[in-house]
Amino acid sequence: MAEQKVALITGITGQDGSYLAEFLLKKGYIVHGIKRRSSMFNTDRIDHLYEDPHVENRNLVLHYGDMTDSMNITRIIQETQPDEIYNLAAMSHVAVSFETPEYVANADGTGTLRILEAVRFLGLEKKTKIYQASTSELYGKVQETPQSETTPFYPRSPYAVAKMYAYWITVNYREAYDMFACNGILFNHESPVRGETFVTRKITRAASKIALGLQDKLYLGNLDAKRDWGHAKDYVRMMWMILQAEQAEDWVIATGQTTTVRDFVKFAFEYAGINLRFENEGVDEVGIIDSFDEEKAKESGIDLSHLSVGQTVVGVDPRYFRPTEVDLLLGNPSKAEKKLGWNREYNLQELVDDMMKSDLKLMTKDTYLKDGGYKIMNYFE
Ligand code: NDP
Ligand code: GDR
Repeated sequence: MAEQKVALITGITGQDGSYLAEFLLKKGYIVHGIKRRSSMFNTDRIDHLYEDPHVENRNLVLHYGDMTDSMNITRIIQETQPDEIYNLAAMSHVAVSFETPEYVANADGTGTLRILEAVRFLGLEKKTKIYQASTSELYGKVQETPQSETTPFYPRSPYAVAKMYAYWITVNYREAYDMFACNGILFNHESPVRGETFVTRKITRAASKIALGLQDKLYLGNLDAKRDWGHAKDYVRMMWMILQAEQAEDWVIATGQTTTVRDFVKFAFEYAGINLRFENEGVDEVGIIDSFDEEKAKESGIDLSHLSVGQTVVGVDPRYFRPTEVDLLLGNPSKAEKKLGWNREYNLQELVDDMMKSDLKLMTKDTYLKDGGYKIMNYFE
């Protein structure tokens, strides 16, 4: 029997880490993951994959670690001797990176160097392939569309600048030491387990809560921003394919379609049978209930009688504006389509449906808690 391949995933507790771990376990890998110590359990997304540590020959093993700790990273790589490292760990929130820029440079930028240097220091250059989670945020201020592997970078946040260092140090180690190190330049990808403060999940959670009578209004920032949104499940498959390619290269992974935040809001509410119209501009813009689709609401098992036509359910709060914004992302994935056979299972509508279905189910639990007298928190992040 062929020996099991070993993968090490940094950021295994995050959205992509959890989907990737599941994907690699199904492929027969032994998966090691790095998790951070937290004052509360932080493994919700991978709990369904958890294996009792008292059982021998586990396929999923977790290690405490942090991207800011070189010795820790080096020791884990030495102990696990991975065939593939997926470096997904990062402080990944663009808006938050303006608040914690030095930390982001350390974790997202220098953290990547720590992985590459550990592999070199341990003499694993010929054994260990490395995937670096690069991002469409590198394109930043629009230079050309659609954005491809040859589009110049113009980062617009401390996050993107740190990721730019990570991108180039990955290229440099590949060229200097002949390492199989690749950047996946992934455009936005979402899912039912997307972090709650990224815009799509914030919208699907709020649309669900408003439909169920648990929240009155959703406040957002820039509704004009356009993003190329795909499903995380499709994207983690590509991370693996990038490391199975014949040559180490950098790849754009995107859908080739772009949508405004405003339209994403409309699609999410539509799933719950609520049709919105938007009025006014800038900070005065509001989303108002235009009509109901009773059939749709019934299909989703929702009673909308607490809502009325003309009610304002979406507003703009300037606190969510960013000091410098990325206005438009639209990727050109044709290199990956041609050379790696990249294709997608989910289109935008299917992504919205998947997220809304899941959040409606999740929020329905809150209605029972509310009925039982518990306080329901609405975090306005
Ligand atoms: P998440 O924010 O969901 O997950 C980030 C992961 O990194 C979490 O497991 C987090 O741990 C961990 N982490 C953060 N800081 C540290 C640190 N200092 N040391 C160790 N672990 C740390 O991100 P996604 O899953 O969405 O994204 C995965 C990667 O891909 C990130 O690098 C992101 O920047 C990048 N990316 C994401 C895109 C997207 O649209 N999702 C698009 C392009 C790139 P904890 O759970 O403890 O917080
Ligand atoms: P992004 O994702 O910055 O593209 O980074 P996010 O969902 O945070 O924002 C997308 C766009 O929506 C606008 N927006 C809001 N964003 C948030 N979070 N909250 C709001 O209330 C809100 N209102 C409007 C933003 O201004 C922005 O234009 C994500 C992360 O996963 C990164 O790690 C990754 O690298 C990139 O995607 C590709």
